[in-house]
Amino acid sequence: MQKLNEIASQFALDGSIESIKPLGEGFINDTFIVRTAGDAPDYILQRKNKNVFPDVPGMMQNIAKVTGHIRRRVEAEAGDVLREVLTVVPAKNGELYYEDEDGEYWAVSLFIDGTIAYDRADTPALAFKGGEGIGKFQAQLADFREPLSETIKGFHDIRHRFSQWDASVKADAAGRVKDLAEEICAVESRRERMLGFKKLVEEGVIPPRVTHNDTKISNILFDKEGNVLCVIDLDTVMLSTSLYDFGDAIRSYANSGDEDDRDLGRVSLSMPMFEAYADGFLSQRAEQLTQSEIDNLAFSALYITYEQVLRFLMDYIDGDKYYKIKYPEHNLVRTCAQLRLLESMEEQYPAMCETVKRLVEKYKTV
Ligand code: GN1
Ligand code: MG
Repeated sequence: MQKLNEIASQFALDGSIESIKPLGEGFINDTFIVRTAGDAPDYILQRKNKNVFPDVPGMMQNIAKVTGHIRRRVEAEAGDVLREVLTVVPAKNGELYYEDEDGEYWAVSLFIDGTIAYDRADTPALAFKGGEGIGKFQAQLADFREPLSETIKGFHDIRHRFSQWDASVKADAAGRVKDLAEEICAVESRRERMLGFKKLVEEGVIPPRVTHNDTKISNILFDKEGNVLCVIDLDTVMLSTSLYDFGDAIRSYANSGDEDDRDLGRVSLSMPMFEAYADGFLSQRAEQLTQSEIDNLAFSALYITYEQVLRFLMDYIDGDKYYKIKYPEHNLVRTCAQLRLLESMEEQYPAMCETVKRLVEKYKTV
């Protein structure tokens, strides 16, 4: 606590610190809420995971540029700049982060109060709002032209993931490969199909866009009316594709079970939730997306869910080096739950494509 206090005081905070407590369930960073006395704002303090993010200064530059851009848009529309976009609070030395004596990186942003964050979406109405929010976020960044650094190399690049995967399976660092024949086969049997999608990105058929890249529902703040107020966790904002944000959101909003459900009977793709999210997203994006993006929108959910199967299983094979885990086989449980979700998407893929087509027609004729 004393140490956290010292770290927080390195930042340009208003008001005196009253308490610092852990917040949320992030798999990567350590997050704390800093409460201050009186009317002064509260803050979010994060220790950025430097094993995951090799260039924290570059990442913080990205976040500052992107939030600056959105802030100008919100201002132009007379919105509330303190609530509708994340505000990065610099350190007293002028940097966007503070590096402590152990070489750990810390960053602070303004805490936005009176908001709701969800771990799961329970109603189609909430999924619609989430889709609308991410669609709007992408629209706000559509004219963003500044260079951004690649915070995690090849983040949604399945070709890059396969090179990591091949090395992990070969190294078998935790001696677990012998028990994973079925799961490894599930990854291998879909390799070519996934590379086929990636090729469309590599050839520019699916265009590059500045996107969030981690759009699971818990990374979105809703207001009390259920509208998306602000998109948070901007660590992975990069030049990427619009489809990855859509696919990752479907992976989380439209799963009828939990990401790490032990009861696979609960896990499936909910078509009403898929439709509602797609409806909200396309209400903001249908006019701007290219035909190739629309044609591949439904598949992006399969692609990102597959990537997540691979990433969880790879971390299990590596001996749990990347994601925080709560029990020893957590990454394997996550793998199986995401694989079940992927299978359910595969079964319903024709219906997903039909739904996208119908919704696009609705918004293009309006
Ligand atoms: C991680 O940091 P968090 O918990 O929002 C991960 C995402 C995964 C997600 C799985 C930088 O997100 O890519 O999809 O876990 N973030 C990073 O829930 O690897
Ligand atoms: Mg994240």
